[in-house]
Amino acid sequence: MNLKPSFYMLMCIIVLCTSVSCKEQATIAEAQKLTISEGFENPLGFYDKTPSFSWQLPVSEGVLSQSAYQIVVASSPDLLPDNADLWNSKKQQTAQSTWVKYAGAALQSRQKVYWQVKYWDQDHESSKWSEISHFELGLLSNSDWKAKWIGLDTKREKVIGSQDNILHRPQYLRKGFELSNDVASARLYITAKGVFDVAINGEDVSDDVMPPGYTPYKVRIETITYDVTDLIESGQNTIGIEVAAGWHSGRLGWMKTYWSDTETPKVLAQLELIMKDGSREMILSDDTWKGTTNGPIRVSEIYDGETYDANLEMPNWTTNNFDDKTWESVNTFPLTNNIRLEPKRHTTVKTKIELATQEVVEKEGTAVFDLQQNMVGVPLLKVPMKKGQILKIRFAEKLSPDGTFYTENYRSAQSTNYYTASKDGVIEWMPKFTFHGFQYVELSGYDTSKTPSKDWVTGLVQYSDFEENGTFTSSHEKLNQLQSNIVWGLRGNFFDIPTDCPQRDERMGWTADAQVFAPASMFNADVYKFWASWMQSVGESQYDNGAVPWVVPDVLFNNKVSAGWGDACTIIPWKIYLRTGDKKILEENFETMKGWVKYHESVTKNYISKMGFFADWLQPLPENGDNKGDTSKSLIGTAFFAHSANLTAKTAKALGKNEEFEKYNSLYKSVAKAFENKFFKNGKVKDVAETQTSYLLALAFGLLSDENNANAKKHLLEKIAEADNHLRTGFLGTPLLSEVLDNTGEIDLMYKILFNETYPSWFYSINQGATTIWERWNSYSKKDGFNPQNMNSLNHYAYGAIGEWMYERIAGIAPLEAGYKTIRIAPVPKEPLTSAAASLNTPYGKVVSSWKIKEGKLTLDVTIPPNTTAKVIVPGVISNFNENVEMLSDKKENATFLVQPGTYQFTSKLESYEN
Ligand code: RAM
Repeated sequence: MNLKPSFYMLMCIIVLCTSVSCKEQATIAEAQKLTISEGFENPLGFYDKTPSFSWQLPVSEGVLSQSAYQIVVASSPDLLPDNADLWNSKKQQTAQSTWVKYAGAALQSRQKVYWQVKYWDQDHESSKWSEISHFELGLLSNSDWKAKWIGLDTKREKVIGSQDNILHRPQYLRKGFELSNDVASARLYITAKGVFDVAINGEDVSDDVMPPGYTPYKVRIETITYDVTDLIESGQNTIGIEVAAGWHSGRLGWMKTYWSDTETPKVLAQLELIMKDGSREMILSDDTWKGTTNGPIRVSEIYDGETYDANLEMPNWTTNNFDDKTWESVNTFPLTNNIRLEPKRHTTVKTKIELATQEVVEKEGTAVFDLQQNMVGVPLLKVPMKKGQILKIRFAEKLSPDGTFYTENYRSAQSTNYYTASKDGVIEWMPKFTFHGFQYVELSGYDTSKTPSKDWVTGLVQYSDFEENGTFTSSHEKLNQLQSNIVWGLRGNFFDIPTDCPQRDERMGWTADAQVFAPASMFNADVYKFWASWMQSVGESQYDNGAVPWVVPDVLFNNKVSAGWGDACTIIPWKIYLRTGDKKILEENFETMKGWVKYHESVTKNYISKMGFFADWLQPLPENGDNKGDTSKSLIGTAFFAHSANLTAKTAKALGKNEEFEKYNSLYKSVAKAFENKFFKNGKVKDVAETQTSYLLALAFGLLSDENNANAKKHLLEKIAEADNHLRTGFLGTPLLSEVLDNTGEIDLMYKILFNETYPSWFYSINQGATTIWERWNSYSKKDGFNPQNMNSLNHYAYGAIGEWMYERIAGIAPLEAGYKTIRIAPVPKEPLTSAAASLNTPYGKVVSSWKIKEGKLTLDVTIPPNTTAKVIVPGVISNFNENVEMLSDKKENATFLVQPGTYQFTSKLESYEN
């Protein structure tokens, strides 16, 4: 009898559960990869008080897309999810899972913020709450700083460098302090006018390389936040900071300019402590600090290298057990408001990879270590020495054919380190405030009774601390080497800023190099924050008249511009937007874009540009013998004017600014028309040199009337045929080649050009032994040796721009919509390849496209992440496909499929491969 009601009750619960509450009771896996703003995971010292939130849906059966989300944000993890005191987004019915803007209570400097998210899938099933992520803001404004800049007068010693330049001896600054209470948490906020390394109680605070990095120092200096809670002891403590000139106070560029030749390197440090009893203390950089320049690093210069004397080591100087009575009191300098102090908005440089020596050759007391990979960073040395010996450490990217060091291409950069031994034995050392571009390390001055061995030298590869984000491989060894060279170009030239080259007396943020390589870099690495940060520097470096300088940060101070260079300010934000779907990059750069377009306009007459300058830089085989190539400067300037106006129009449209869209779009059309009238007749270049690049610019930027495009293409093909199907393009034309040939149906020709082995081509340098991308198509040849010009970097990423096409078309992964919400998988298999594969971490998760061909049968494997859809275009005649996909086309040839998240295989017959 008693059974009846309870059975009834149980049934009720089951019915209720399936109809209402169980739906809300999470049954599906939680969101993953929670990040904020440009992809930060749980950052400390964060810069953005209005961040955006992104997450990924799990790859799990049944989860296809998001129908709604809810974000909760709180000042303590204990308040989540139910008592979110900062923001509760409430349930939002939308598929948006990236870049959701924070809209809660105002956040402040130092604030700790915790957040989590849940989503509802396509069936309105709710996920579990994600794990809790967090971030902590840095010091957001100058008024947060109570500390003073401190430093010694390093000009007093009048140390002169290799180029008659002012050298500042590195400073060692220290302070002891006593705490009356135990510490609960401690943050060190720190920066330098120069570069620094900091230790507390004898322990390194971080493994950052040359922080805070390189920004337009007259406008903005980045600050770093470290959690040093574990380093602080009760009672007596010591903090010690080394500061060297770095970019801030060293000579820069071949013009030997300085950010300031009057200002000496300085440090700003604010240690904020919260004690266990809740009280607060601050240790500030101020006049109570002591300093010396008599430490072991005698000099350190970015280009010239570092000199270290172990006799001057000061054991324990960053601990309590050190007497600084012979040290001087530091000078103090107040903070000024004209230079903004802002938390670093991308990651610091770190040692990311260690390369072992592959070969050692010794000759008469000199040993040469070959890493067999051109790289950037410093060597870690473990070398036997005798007391008093001076180890000389030289670098080279390549050896001359006679085995000697090729250093002409370093130009005035001495790139040499010295180490003086204070006792007999094996020293262990690496330079701290300099970096080099090298494959070979030469040592002399070591203990010659010992035979040099490979473990004496390890290459520490240093670059901004981002992760690699994509992979590309194929059946072709040289194409794989090209991919490797592109990635090494990226590792070598993302040293806090995007550099043209990492080894000679430049290493500067050349704007064209950046704009041509940025898209390829976005495939290979997670560099959104890196680029967003540099774009801020671009905006800050723009002149009042809208001009964007040659290099950013603009240390040339020469008021000069170049078409195709300044256009980095329109091209990079737009390309980033396409890859990420984040409109913030457009919002942040819109004013800069407008200013630049205005500047373009100011140097035109009837829309025809007089801007000029580097033109199609380093075009091979120029008829005029000039580095600037044969293409008309006015044609180039006008083309980029139109292109930048067009990208500004597109940006306006994406931002919903319709009036501005109309304005810039009609400007684009007017410039295009003027361009065509001036430089073209029936699709053929007139009055100026007819070059591959002139046609590429016209076709890539959409500058000709529809009826003339076909003719222009015909003339382009003629120019390419005249060059025996080789490229004749420099920095500006090269990235457009693949785009134009692809869009005009000339993929066979693009393959031909890409797989060329003879000069000028990508494989030519590979055939000459390149392990990175070179500045020139013929920087070196086995037959003729080095290019005689000393502007001859062997690590210049610009021509690595082809990487974008390799991913998008050889492997076939491209966004159909900004941010890969819809994806196009459209590989173009061609001889000589029999397979190619790429994977890419998009904002929604990992996309894979991998194809191989055997006996005329193509197999294409595809992975599509949750919350996206893809159009897959399968080359050849489709023979087999997964039943879950929807065939959109009615023909079997090059059939298009609509594909939901998941992993699929397609097979087809490819006639071109049958023989
Ligand atoms: C060279 C740089 C750079 C290029 C400029 C015009 O010195 O290395 O690659 O953009 O010149």
